Amino acid sequence: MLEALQDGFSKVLKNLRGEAKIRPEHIDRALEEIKTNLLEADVQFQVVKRFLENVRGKALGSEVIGSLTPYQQFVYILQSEMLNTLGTEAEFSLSARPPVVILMAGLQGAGKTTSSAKLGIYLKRKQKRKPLLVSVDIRRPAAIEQLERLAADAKIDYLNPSSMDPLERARAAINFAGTYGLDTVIVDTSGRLSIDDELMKELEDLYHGLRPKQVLYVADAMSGQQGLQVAEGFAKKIGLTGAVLSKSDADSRGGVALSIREALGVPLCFVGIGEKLEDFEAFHPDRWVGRILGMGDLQSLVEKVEQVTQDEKQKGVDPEKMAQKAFKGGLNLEDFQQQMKMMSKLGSMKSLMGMIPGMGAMAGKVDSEAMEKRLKRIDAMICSMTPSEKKHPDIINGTRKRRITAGSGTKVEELNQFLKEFYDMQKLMKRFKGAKGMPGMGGLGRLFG
Ligand SMILES: Nc1nc2c(ncn2[C@@H]2O[C@H](COP(=O)(O)OP(=O)(O)OP(=O)(O)O)[C@@H](O)[C@H]2O)c(=O)[nH]1
Ligand SMILES: [Mg+2]
Repeated sequence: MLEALQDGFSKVLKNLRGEAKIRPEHIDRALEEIKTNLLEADVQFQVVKRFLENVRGKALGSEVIGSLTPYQQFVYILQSEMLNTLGTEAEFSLSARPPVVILMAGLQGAGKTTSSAKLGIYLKRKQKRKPLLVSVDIRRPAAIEQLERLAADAKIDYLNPSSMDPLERARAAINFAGTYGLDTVIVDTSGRLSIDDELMKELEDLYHGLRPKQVLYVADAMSGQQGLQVAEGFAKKIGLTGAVLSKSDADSRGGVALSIREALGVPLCFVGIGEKLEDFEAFHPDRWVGRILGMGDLQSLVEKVEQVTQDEKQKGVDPEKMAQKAFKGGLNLEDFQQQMKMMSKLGSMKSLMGMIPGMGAMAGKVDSEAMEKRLKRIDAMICSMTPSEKKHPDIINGTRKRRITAGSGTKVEELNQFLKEFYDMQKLMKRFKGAKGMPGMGGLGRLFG
């Protein structure tokens, strides 16, 4: 997401950078452009107004910070005001006597069920908690099975109590968690197209009956301001503690993220950044502001790489050793396939690119679906190879090519192209020998160059 804001701010800042001296009229012009940019990104009007007033006040004030140039100072003010708007990093606390209850609320289709499973994975991995998922959505016929399927994919414990009463189902899950030593119960609720009395009553009953430690409002990034207006009604009726922004990958405007705190009075805690269950992260306002102002978000990327590296090491694969092997040009197709698997665990191409400095604006333009499709076909080709072909790709002759492509439903030209790229990559990696690369990712980037 954020492409619109990134583009807008990069234009404003580029103009300012060119000025020898920054005068009040330059600031006014910049603020005018920022205003248009924010409104186009669907940020709430009150938020925009307050933001601009604060930036103007500080920018025209005579306060000089250390040795910053006027331009740097302006960027600094933008950054700190944006942080004020987003709020400081929210502590997502679950410290209470277990089992701790998290209630997921939101409109129909907002992403509650998906986010419940994603949150389960997050808590298990990052906070070493033992979550239990339960659905109290007895309205939509397939809702319970949907969560069950996601829980199985996510390898998170799941309970389907026999009762068909929402409150009773949740209570059964809490009892179960207590008995089996699971410390967190994530309750996925049903959604509606708009707030109606029945939905609110159901949520209020759950809220009072379960006394959840966290009540997360799942907001759909694509629903824009309209979605947030409805959410304000939620916030008034039940005590929300935080928000999850789903589908941020599908939204290029970013306005909802900047408006949540003002509209709901609660901080944004988590962001859904793709359809995969791993595409979910804690919200770090400072990193987001870095992305909007074009400084990239290396930190998130580094953390993701670390996570995957750790997972692979547990399985006996050492990504660093593999990278060293790659630099020697000794990577075979078996290693390559393993690298591809690791990459896909990092999340979608699009979400990865948004985190690389300077590539954020590009992420929206690259056809990441086509990339992922191609990787799948390459994977299929390698799967159709014999172990010795994988180890020594140079033995792959015409007859073997026909067998491999027939077996994987691909074309000989495709295989030729891939093998050529693979050899090019090997050569390149040899040349880069000694340069520090990202562990385990050595060379894959060549495929998309
Ligand atoms: N791209 C993308 N899609 C998402 C994300 N989160 C959820 N979705 C998709 O949004 C759709 C709706 O998600 P659900 O989790 O079923 O939404 P819900 O709020 O539980 O829906 P109801 O139970 O019907 O109210 C699904 O197709 C999800 O795959 C996200 O972060 N990114
Ligand atoms: Mg649901």
